[in-house]
Amino acid sequence: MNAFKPHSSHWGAFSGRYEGGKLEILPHPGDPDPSPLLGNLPAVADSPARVRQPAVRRGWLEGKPGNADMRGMDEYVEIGWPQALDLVAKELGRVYGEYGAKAVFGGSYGWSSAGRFHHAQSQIHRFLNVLGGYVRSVNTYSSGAASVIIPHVLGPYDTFDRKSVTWDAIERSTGLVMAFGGMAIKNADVHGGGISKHVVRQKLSGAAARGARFISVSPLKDDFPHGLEVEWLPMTPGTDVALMLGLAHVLVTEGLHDRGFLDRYTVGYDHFENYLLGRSDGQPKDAEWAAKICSIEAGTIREIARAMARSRTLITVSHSLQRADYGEQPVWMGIVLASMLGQMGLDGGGYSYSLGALGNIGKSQLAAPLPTLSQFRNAVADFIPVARIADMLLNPGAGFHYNGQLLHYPDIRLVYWVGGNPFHHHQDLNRLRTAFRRPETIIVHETAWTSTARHADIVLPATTTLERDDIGAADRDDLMIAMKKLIEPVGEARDDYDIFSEIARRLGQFESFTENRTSREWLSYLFETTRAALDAGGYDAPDFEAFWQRGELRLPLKPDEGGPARAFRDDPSASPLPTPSGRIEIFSKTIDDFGYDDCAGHPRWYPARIEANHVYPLHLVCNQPHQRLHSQLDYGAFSRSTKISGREPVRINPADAQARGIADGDIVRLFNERGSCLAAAVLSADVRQGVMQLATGAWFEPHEASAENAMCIHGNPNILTRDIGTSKLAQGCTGQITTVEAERYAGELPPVRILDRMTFAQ
Ligand SMILES: Nc1nc2c(c(=O)[nH]1)N[C@H]1C(S)=C(S)[C@@H](COP(=O)(O)OP(=O)(O)OC[C@H]3O[C@@H](n4cnc5c(=O)[nH]c(N)nc54)[C@H](O)[C@@H]3O)O[C@H]1N2
Ligand SMILES: Nc1nc2c(c(=O)[nH]1)N[C@H]1C(S)=C(S)[C@@H](COP(=O)(O)OP(=O)(O)OC[C@H]3O[C@@H](n4cnc5c(=O)[nH]c(N)nc54)[C@H](O)[C@@H]3O)O[C@H]1N2
Ligand SMILES: [Mo]
Repeated sequence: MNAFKPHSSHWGAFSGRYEGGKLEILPHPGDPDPSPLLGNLPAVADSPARVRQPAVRRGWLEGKPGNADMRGMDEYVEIGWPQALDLVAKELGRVYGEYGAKAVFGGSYGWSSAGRFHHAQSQIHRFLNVLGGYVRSVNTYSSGAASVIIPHVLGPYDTFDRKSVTWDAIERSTGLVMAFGGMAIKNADVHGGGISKHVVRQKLSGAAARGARFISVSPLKDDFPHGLEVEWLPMTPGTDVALMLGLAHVLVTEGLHDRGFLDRYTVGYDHFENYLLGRSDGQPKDAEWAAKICSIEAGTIREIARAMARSRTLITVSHSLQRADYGEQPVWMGIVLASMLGQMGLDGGGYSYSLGALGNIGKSQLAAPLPTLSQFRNAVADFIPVARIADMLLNPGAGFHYNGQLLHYPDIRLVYWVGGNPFHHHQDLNRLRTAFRRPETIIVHETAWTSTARHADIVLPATTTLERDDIGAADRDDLMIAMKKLIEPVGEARDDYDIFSEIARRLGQFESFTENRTSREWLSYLFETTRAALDAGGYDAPDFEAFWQRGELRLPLKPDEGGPARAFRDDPSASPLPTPSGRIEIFSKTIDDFGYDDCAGHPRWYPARIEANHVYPLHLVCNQPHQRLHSQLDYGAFSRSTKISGREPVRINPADAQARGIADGDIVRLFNERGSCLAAAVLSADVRQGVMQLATGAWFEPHEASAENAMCIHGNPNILTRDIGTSKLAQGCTGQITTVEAERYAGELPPVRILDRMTFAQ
């Protein structure tokens, strides 16, 4: 009998055993609320979706003129490793030689897998930097708008906004949680790098037992942990800023705002108040005005504003709100609203950005650094905001605005993607398909035949974490895990590190890339950073071999002292914020000076560029899936168990379904001016009328790959979303919401094959 060995994933620590051709998974015994996503893992060992051998797209291999137009339609030829590595090395040599590093896009966005050394993004960035650099991407699909606006108004992203309020403080002190975008427990299942304890449900229950009140502002009722008493405000998607302004207006007109706090800790409030009260534009943003926009009654808005002023109130703003038109505004306006309440820095009060979106936010900080692989320096200065990938490929040389700068898109000849799935994460997939025909070469390392792999020229089979040893550790998680190899590599899969090492060897860079260390030597070398810090702090500090034997190591935590918000509150001159004024910027002169028409000097209401209309009357919420992490392991048992007739479920309000003759379980076609997809209807009153909800992550499978406007037969919402930046300030992704029409699909049902089959040219 094999023993169970420790391992870890973005959705939880666990142990695994491979026995009799089957992989068994047990959640970590210390996890009070393990994630059902663990159920997707066993399929990794034998799924037909795995990439088993290097493969090359036929048109590219044969160098046919115009072959790039065949991406996504062409056949693949399986080849051996030596030939594959030679091809990649030769092509990299050619492109770096002919065009230079500025022609290589290595942004390679994606979550890849847990594990500090084999982390795919670290590996590819290090590798490309050894070769001379690459065009990178900045920011994330998660928080494109927030990560640009927050530094202007509060200081570094992920500091004041996410490191001040803990779950312990909420359990202890919060009276009212006002959650814009809810706090969907499904999202707290995961945290990048790992999560050994899922605590959100438990902590919120603790606060509830003390009498805390929860209000969830969302088009979906179940955007809050099930079983807790929560008031649901089913608002029109995209209108949170109007609601926040309505609340702010009540505070001011009823004298409930904290003038003392505003004077001492913020700048520019008066400027904002002129707008709020309509002195500057003739339109007071009162509760009646807000009610018309967000469809929450004015009386409710007034009652909530008063309760906010009365209670120890925590305002949370989810990521989803800013993954939309003018996404900077709700993040900023949430900060202004919390400032008006004057509770920033009080225990369990104030503001927390995206609390609950990832399971470790709201936990205490680690008191020791984590092992980190050096990526070296990138010699190329050019970058794109991450969601501008299609714009870049389609418009080389064109100018674009970003955070006060006018930049230009580089001319990309080669795209190298490792650990991400743009055909999952990007919007308007028909446009992305066109953009992916532009480069001369696309190279991908993948564990599975995702749609991105099926649009590449060279596909190299990568191992999953289950096939290699690594160190599992994550921000704000106090357990470091010896992730031990559980199964042999599937097919001919190799570790990304080994693949890059062999290509580097062919380009004369083996030593620079590997520093002559084996993977195992790297693990013990990287572990040393943490060990030395633990030792210096007087903590338990085993050497690497002892850690590996034990299987896990408890890391020390810093005491919960209220974080940067408390320090600022206690003494704003000794602990000023790293903003131009040293205070919370309700008005930002910097942003005002940019002169943008889509992001002014203070937060304001902009009607969404996309509104439901008579042609596409339904809002489609394209949120994170509860049954997987993004597109990962869509072939796994848990993800599949939620499909209906092999399609992704789309939820629709019964009234909207009835008006269209749609019954529960029917296959429907969703469509708009950009594209269409099939999905399986689930009638649910948890979805506000006028709204449908289709999670991301079903692997894109076109009905006819050669069609100009392909229909996805599996249910990927990104065939419908818009590829438009949030604003000139941040250029973030706006994929959360789009508008569609839906109809019963009466045509013959094409079988979904992408999770089960990949055929090769003989
Ligand atoms: N419409 C819409 N679109 C969205 C969103 C939305 O809300 N709405 N959300 C956005 C957000 S927040 C995000 S973060 C993105 C997520 O987008 P991604 O991070 O790109 O999605 P993943 O499915 O996690 O892709 C990771 C890929 O890496 C592969 N992989 C895993 N481990 C390894 C490894 O060790 N080596 C290699 N070579 N490959 C590996 C997996 O097989 C998988 O294909 O999606 C964005 N897209
Ligand atoms: N299980 C699971 N968990 C995940 C992920 C996953 O793929 N699977 N992905 C992780 C990642 S990378 C990220 S970035 C986070 C994302 O965290 P979020 O972006 O917060 O997550 P979403 O589920 O996309 O959106 C949360 C909810 O916001 C609501 N919403 C949408 N539009 C609006 C609106 O205009 N106003 C209001 N008030 N509400 C709105 C939707 O009903 C939606 O369910 O989740 C993380 N957690
Ligand atoms: Mo994300």
